[in-house]
Amino acid sequence: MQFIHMADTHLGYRQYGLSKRENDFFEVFDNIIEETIMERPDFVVHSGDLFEYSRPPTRALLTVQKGILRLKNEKIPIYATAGNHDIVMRKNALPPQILYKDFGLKLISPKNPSYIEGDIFIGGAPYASKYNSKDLVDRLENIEKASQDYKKSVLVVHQGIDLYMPYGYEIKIGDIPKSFNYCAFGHIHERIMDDFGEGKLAYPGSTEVWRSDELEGYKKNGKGFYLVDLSGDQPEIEKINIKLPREFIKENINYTELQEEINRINKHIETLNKKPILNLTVHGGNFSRSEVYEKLNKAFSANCLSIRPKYLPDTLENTQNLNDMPRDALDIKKMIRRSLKDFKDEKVSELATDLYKEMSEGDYTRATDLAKNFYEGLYDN
Ligand SMILES: [Mn+2]
Repeated sequence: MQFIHMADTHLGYRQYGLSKRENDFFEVFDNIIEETIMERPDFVVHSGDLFEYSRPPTRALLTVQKGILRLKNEKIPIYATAGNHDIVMRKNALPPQILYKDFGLKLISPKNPSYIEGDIFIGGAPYASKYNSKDLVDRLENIEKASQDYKKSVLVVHQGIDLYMPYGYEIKIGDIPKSFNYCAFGHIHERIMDDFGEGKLAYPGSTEVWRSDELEGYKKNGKGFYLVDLSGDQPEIEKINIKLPREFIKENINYTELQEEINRINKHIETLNKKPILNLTVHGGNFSRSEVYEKLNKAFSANCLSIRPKYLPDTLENTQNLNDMPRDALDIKKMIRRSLKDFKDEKVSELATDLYKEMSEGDYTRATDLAKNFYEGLYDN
């Protein structure tokens, strides 16, 4: 008895506003479906963020339709729940996954929290924000109760857990029911595989580099999905990697060696069959940004899809040691709490801190979601 666990495919994401990057995400999804069919699993689980948005672009909708029809033709059922990206933030609203109901996709939702596949119980819940985590914990408890009569059970959820995501999590590890054989999580884009309760807990990770800080994880653990075998006492998890269509080059180069570094990188680019994304940080020396920008542009504009330079010349502001500042002055949480003390509600400063974090990382989608969730939470109560 085997199934495939995938998550965070983020179809419809147009990274850096580039349609070629949008296509990369589609290409990876097509390859995953191809690979899935070769593995011949009994079923597939998608743990949320199938799409980047709750109103996905038509190409994204079609890519999924094509994939799900292929699975249907091969008689491979697929179970899916909505993530924070593809959920609609209104009560009783339907996520885009529902479009594929007639193509055989089984949506795990508050209305249909569980299914039986063969003799396996599959249950779960869509993403819930931290402000609704109490409802989520109740929901999970009920699902655990419903699963008691089955020998094998799989939990499908899209949440961040405090243990793996100390900032911005929605649920604590202690609040997750322990009797499931396999907890199929989505949300964290790194790959995680852990013992948990009576079985395993796993995040298969995102299937493409959604943000450049995922590159290290990609180099170390690859990207793709999991093939899970439930036959034994403990599930066996096999990591299946999908090669990404395009390379990200992320490097720190020293200004004093700029020309040599440009030559070296260009040599590497010649070996690639798709134009890479170039993330370069130029540091050291007292240089002007515009001069370096000109050089990089001249060297790479023809053979890179996107050049994303950062400049750190040795100017006064950059060399000033941050550690010389009083520690307290840099404690953003404290500063926010202090300035919002009139609100008295801890949740307000918590929201402000979360917003600060996401926005300083440039993640405006997450920030918008946080704000929406927060007000949604207020209305619900
Ligand atoms: Mn995601």
